[in-house]
Amino acid sequence: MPSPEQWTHPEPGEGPAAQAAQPSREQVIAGLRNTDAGGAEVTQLLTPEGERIASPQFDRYIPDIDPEALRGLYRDMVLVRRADREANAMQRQGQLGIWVPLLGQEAAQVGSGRALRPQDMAFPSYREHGVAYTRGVDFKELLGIFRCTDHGGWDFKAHGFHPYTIVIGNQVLNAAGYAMGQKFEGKVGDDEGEATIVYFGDGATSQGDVHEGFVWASVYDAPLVFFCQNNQWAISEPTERQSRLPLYQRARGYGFPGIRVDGNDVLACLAVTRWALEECRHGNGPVLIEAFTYRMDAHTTTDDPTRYRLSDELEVWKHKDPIERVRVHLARGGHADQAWFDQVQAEADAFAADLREFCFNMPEPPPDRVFANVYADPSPVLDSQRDEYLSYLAGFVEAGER
Ligand SMILES: Cc1ncc(C[n+]2csc(CCOP(=O)(O)OP(=O)(O)O)c2C)c(N)n1
Ligand SMILES: [Mg+2]
Repeated sequence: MPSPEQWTHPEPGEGPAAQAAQPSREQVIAGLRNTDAGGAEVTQLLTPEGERIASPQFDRYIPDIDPEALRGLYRDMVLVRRADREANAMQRQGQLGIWVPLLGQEAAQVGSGRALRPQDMAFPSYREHGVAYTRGVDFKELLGIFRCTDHGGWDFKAHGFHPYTIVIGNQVLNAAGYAMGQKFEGKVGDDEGEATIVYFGDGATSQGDVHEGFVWASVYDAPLVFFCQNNQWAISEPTERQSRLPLYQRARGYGFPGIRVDGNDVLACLAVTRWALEECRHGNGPVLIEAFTYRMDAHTTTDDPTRYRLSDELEVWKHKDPIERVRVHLARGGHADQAWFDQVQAEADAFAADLREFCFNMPEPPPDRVFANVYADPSPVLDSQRDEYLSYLAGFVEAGER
């Protein structure tokens, strides 16, 4: 792994983010924040116009990405976006309590998720539906969380994908501990080693938990990839309010490499994450990746972004759409024709229709479900509370009230 000194780190005040720090209120309102470019430091392999850029450093991590594999990544992103839009619509129809859209972040999630190997572990926050998909978690499992019928019932060990965490930044500590365990148990050190990846947002970098996770992972050389999706906003707070310098540069202060990747470029996200995971599985972790991307929809369905940002910012980012650049690249290269694109869209529509059907008919969990899976072993105290609760509910039936 290159030493931190080998990474270029502009002095404070020189980097694009530093120059853009603290826009005036008028600039924010006018939508003039400099969010549209990741700056010179950004690693990009596929431009928004669909042009492939050769990278001596990272191309060697994606030798297998031939046109067929690229079509696979395109299909992943189209399916995930379609499912995300369907879930958003179902919340509007009262079928889900809330939805957390990932629109715009498909490349960051599919690229990094597809970089993982079966033995790796991923710790998501709450927006990582695309990563869940790449880990083989059924999208239907996610809907239960947002319909409030469960807390995420998938087998996280089997999928290498932990439950969602709503508490901002907390999963970073969990992941640091998990990765330290991988290190202590001798599961790192060669090609077959294990690694962990943890997802968090730009706003989360202001949380103490993230700082502590950086410190622990660093001093224990934990095999942990910190994957920060900088989608420019923490609800209504712009990234400039979280940091005086580009987020990836923070890694230097903790003693490990940090890199900024174009988060709307699925190839770059795949290559850079593979590189970072390889470093980790060989015992050279941790690594921080800042995926420079954009949240194209609201924070959640409870949020109204028109209150704090203007549409011109979104319009700029539409030109950098993560799916469109792959479509253009495939089409121009003659690697996919319109019939193929139509077929993927039809597949995505069927995927969404299936989700919809499932969601509308999702069984309500029985009332004692809340007591299940709390502890690994049976708990007499919890069992008695469950029995008490069930007899309390039965009382209503006896009294003819239910
Ligand atoms: C500890 C904690 N504080 C506050 C919140 C409320 N909250 C939910 S999301 C959010 C913003 C997070 O922004 P960011 O880390 O950039 O992630 P994004 O939602 O943009 O993916 C906040 C403050 C919370 N869930 N947990
Ligand atoms: Mg954010």
